[in-house]
Amino acid sequence: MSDTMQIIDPTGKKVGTVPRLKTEVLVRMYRAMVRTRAFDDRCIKLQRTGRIGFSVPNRGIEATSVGAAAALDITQDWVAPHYRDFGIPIFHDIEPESMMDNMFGNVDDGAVGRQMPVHFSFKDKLKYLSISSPLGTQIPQAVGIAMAMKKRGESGVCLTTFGDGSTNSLGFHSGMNFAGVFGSPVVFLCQNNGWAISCPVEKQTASETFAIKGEAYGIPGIRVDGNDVLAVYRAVSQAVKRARAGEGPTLIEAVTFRMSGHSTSDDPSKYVPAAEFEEWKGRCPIQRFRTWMIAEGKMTEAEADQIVAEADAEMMAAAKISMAKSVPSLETIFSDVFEIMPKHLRKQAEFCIGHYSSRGEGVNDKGEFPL
Ligand SMILES: Cc1ncc(C[n+]2csc(CCOP(=O)(O)OP(=O)(O)O)c2C)c(N)n1
Ligand SMILES: [Mg+2]
Repeated sequence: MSDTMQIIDPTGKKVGTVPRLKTEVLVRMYRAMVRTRAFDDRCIKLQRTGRIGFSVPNRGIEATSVGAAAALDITQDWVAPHYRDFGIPIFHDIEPESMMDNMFGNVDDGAVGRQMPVHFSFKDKLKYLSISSPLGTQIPQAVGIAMAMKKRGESGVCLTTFGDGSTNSLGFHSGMNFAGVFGSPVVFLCQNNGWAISCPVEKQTASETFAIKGEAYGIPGIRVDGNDVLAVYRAVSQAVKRARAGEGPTLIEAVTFRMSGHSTSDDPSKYVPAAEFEEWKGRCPIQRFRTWMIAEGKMTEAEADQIVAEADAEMMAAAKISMAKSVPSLETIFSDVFEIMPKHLRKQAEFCIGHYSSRGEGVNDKGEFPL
């Protein structure tokens, strides 16, 4: 990956200039990656044991999400994310319980159970758009948010994340074009994880890289090792700085790998060559950062181990609390749309609730998801 920005290589050796960050921030980045993996692992266990319907594995992607998250000023910056980015809310101290509430679709879920698991919304806690399933829709939304901030004379920027496959969506092209023409303060972060479900990168684009796609829109494109948290941090920080200074958007391609299935409904062993998987095993983003941190005296082996143990316990506890909460009442289907419910909707709500109650089916608490 010679044209790819890298600071720590897969063995944990420094190969580039390390960004000036306090040890406490570096430890926070390490902890966030470990907590992201622990959250992910816990969700997969919950799905495999039938407690939740669905999850989206994040294993292998932790450095891309956490490095990007660490480059933001969340007092003013917005995030328009895709679904494989657990590390962004986790780095910014969204309580795992709040994320688990979405996984269970319970009464405290930000979307009151209306969204699929992994489609978080945090409302007032973070300037973070609720995740959409249709690919690429968050990209023009991010450009719109960025333009609104620019027009208001605010200095915030908007980070939007999406996968390699999503660069084929209309949202990517219209968002990139608009941002290029109007100089929107937006950072486009393409998470190139090698696959769009079972379609490998080579079969979905003839482009040499994803970063190069910026050229057609007059947007600089940067390629970064997505398993190197410091390199991602540096690339996104530079892009944020440019956007804040009124110099316009940047497209960043973070080269990483999905070390699991597309979702819990998928079996990657059916299509990902075993050798490719083995090769990426040696590039674990958490292991490499840990090795470097310990070698640099930023943390000890014992401290690193303790962070792992604490993260596992934290996610198990969060799951236990969220699992015990009740499911949203049927009435919530009709709420949140109008401030004062119109007569016709009230009538429908009464009919619906009466109908299901008479059958003893006030709620569906099976948590099943068909995909
Ligand atoms: C508009 C649209 N088309 C198809 C799908 C079905 N779909 C869901 S995820 C996915 C693959 C996306 O790949 P990529 O953008 O690389 O993201 P990744 O899942 O690899 O993180 C597809 C085709 C969808 N959700 N939306
Ligand atoms: Mg992909």
